Amino acid sequence: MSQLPEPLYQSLMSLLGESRLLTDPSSLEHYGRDWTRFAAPAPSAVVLPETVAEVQGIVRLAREHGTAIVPSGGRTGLSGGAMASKGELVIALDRMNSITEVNTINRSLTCGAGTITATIQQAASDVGLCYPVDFASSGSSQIGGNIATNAGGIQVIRYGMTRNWVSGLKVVTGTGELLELNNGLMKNNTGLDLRHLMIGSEGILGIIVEATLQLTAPPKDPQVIVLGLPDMSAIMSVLQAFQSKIDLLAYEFFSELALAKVVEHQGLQRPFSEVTPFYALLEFEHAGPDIDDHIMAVVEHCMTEGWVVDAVLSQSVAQAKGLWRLREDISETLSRWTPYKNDISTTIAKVPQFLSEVDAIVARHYPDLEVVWYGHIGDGNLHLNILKPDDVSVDEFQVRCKTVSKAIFEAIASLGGSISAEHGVGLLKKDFLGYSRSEAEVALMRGIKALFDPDNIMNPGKVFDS
Ligand code: 2HG
Ligand code: ZN
Repeated sequence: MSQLPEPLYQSLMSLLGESRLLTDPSSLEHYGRDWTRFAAPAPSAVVLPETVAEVQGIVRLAREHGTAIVPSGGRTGLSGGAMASKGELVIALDRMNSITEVNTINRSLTCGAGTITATIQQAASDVGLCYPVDFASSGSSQIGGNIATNAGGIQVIRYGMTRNWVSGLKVVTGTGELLELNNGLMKNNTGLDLRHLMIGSEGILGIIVEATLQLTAPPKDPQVIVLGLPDMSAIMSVLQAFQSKIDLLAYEFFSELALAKVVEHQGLQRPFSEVTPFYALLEFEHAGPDIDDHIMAVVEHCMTEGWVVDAVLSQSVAQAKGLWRLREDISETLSRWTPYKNDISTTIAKVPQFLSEVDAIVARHYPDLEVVWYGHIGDGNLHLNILKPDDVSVDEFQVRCKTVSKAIFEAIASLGGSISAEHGVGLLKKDFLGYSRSEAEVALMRGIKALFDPDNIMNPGKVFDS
């Protein structure tokens, strides 16, 4: 039986009908959580609107009854932004998933917020273009969630974050009002750009219902090289050596522990027989006949300097995909250990200092735990996952890791870095927001939320407490 106020339940039933107002336990569990596994899902109901007008109607009804809303996309988030554990009403955008326009003159695509990221990538590719924001969860994440979290991913060094690709947004605010922001324009200097306020807002200002995305030419025949590195300091030396010669599409790294777990649990081959403490994965375009010679010259230089121990260069699209799996399968592989996730960043120039400070803290506080290093280090973003030992409870593990997070976040704050580079704040990072944002900034954020959502029904308790 739904815990929604009865009049709200009846109104939603007449708006949507039985098949689009779900209250059965398995739907509540399914739609009530994201890939974060630290709180039990407990929404009061799930609604599946099919039109913008229905979303507006649902928001107005929820507001009338003072019922909190959690917007829900593909729920692949890792900070609990889409968790509904306090009897909220989940608005799942799954059915608003049509691509309404692919415009090759504008090089743009317009679609419902529930469209799967990979479907957008495919539609762009079908007309010879590319939507270049990509990550391991693109097969199930939805564009509305990508925009609400300003998703990053594996090619940020070349293409930037989701923000760079959004040229239009339709958003329903906490009052049920529909805002049409920027209309796909390339140029529009008419005051404050509310579109950019919505990007990365994690559902606390409104619900994204439609997006217009810019597309670009696809990269030419991307190739992948995986390098074995002897130590942490080699990671940035190798990046510099390559970037001085070619424009990279991606520069990722992972530790031997990450590789060992992925190889074992995904049944993959090691890139080469040599075992090294760290590995770098680089992607670049096959931009001309000399590129292989160029690459091999840089590899040789890195080997002479002692920064690279072994290397493998993809010879086919299939081999490039296989090498990418060594990096992209890490997060899913680690999920069985209920890892405590750090998603932290500094400017690229500060990464060497950042890595050595984090390394010292980790060695001091976690001598007995498995710590997995990986991330998009070419853009300054490290994913540090601490694995939970089987004999420690989730709660105890969380408390211990949070204490260590404070030490890590202090180091990050003193470097001017971020405590959440790409996964957002959600529930998991809100206690630490002050390490990255000033009190004045958070006060302004609260004020802005109150303007868009005067009754605090939009994803309350996420990002900050009201
Ligand atoms: C990745 O880069 C994702 O693989 C997930 O952002 C990172 O699970 C993580 O910590
Ligand atoms: Zn990532």
